[in-house]
Amino acid sequence: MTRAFVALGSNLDSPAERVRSALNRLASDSGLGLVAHSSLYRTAPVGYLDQPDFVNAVAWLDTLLAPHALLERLLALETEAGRVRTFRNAPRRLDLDLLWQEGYVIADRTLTLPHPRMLERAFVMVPLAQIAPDLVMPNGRTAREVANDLAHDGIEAILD
Ligand code: PH2
Ligand code: MG
Ligand code: MG
Repeated sequence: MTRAFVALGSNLDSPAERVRSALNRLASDSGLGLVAHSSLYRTAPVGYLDQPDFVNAVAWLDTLLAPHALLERLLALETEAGRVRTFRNAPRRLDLDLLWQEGYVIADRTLTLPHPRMLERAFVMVPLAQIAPDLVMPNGRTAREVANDLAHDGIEAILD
């Protein structure tokens, strides 16, 4: 069993419902082993700005799957949710990014672990710090410390 963290994001076609339904799919697949998930957050777009706000969350899995097999399952869930790939950072119904998996450092054609941009992204670090504040990041600092140092403007928890 290894611990893994997955970022969820959507900004098309009822994003909050897309993220909730993806969390349900993660929970119902016993091979994925959902342990916990963060709140949902409404977040301003980063990178390509001319697109709707996102809903983001982070999930904690305890899984038997190795990273590439896990990634394949995540990509299949994106496709099942009706994701259409157009251009980089384009609006999407569902994005599932493998952020970090215990004991793995990978850089190949299909997967880079830990995720190369996670430390700069408050829409990842704020939900990650909510469920795993003491997780040590590749830079030797905890998720809570990294999240606290990022600007939090444009990020608000969705209360339900
Ligand atoms: N994902 C991106 C690019 N920009 N911005 C926000 N707020 N949330 C995202 O999930 C996101 C983004 C590429 O995957
Ligand atoms: Mg992404
Ligand atoms: Mg992605």
